[in-house]
Amino acid sequence: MFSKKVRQAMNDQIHHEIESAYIYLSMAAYFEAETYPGFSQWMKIQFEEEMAHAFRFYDFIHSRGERVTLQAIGEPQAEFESILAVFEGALAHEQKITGDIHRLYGLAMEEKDYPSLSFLQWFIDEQVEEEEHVGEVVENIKRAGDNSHALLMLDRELGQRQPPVDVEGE
Ligand code: OFO
Repeated sequence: MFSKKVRQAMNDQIHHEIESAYIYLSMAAYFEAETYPGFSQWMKIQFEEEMAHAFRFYDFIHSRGERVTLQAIGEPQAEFESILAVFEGALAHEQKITGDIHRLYGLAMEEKDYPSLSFLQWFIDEQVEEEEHVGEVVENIKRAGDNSHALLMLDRELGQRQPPVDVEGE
């Protein structure tokens, strides 16, 4: 049976995922304006992944015979102090989302909602990857420091990031 508490928390998680997408799109726009097309591209793909995460929850709730109700999305931060500040913000955000997913998993355990536990396992693994990838970028930006050549190389490298293979956000 689909626990009501889990369903409500998943409905909230759709909001968190779309909010994440919005935050990353705002970061992409910042990089666009700062003429870092590669960093911007990386953030736009992050936006797509977050929307795909939201759709996973959306589809799951509906597949269990319940309906989603959407919530208002706040205005995201538009200005940042530096490239590093943007990616550190992204890492802190991912750590917060990991906490959300873990709480959701804990709730599904308490409620003995086994289909939800199975569904959420993908997100547990995904968050490990998310934190790892953003963490790597943070470290590389720290290493580049004020070296504009190194930052341009990094911009070029991150611009190679490809969109998710399917709408499920791999
Ligand atoms: Fe949906 O993983 Fe990032 O926020």
